[in-house]
Amino acid sequence: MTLAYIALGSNLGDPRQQLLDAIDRLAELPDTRLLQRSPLYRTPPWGVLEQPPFVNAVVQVDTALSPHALLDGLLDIERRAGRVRAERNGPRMLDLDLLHVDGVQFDDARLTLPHPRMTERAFVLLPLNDLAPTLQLPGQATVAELLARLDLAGCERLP
Ligand code: A4P
Ligand code: MG
Repeated sequence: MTLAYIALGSNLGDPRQQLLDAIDRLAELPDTRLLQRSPLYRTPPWGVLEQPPFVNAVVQVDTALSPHALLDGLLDIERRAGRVRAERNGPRMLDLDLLHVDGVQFDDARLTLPHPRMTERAFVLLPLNDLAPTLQLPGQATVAELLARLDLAGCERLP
């Protein structure tokens, strides 16, 4: 079994409920156990600014799936949530990104690990820091150190 971290985001429909439903689906993936989930955060849109705020979270799983099989599971959950791929960085019902798989550094046409853009994103590092502050990203600092460099303005933990 291998530890993996998955980021969840939504800003269409009922984002909070989308995330809670997606976490249930993640817990049902084959050969996979949900270990921890972060609090949910409301976060200002990053990239394309003219869109509703997001709700974001991160979960930690223990899985016997290969990274590609896990990615297929995530894409399937996105599809079932009505995700339509449109504008880059634009609004979405559900985005599931594979952030990190223990011991895996990898890059092909379908999958890059660790997720290449996570280190600049407060909406990823803030919930990841709740689960794994001392996680060291390859060639980088720890999650807590990376988070300390980011602007957290407008990020709010949901009750
Ligand atoms: N792919 C490669 N590596 C990975 C990986 N580690 N995890 C490939 C997941 N997918 C990976 O995914 C496109 C393809 O990337 C997948 O089919 C997979 O083969 P996608 O979800 O369509 O796109 P993306 O990479 O998520 O980029 P996209 O859609 O441009 O959006 P981002 O970069 O994820 O950003 N603001 C806030 N506050 N909160 C957010 O959650 N999200 C976005 C979307 C923008 N602004 C946001 C948020
Ligand atoms: Mg994605």
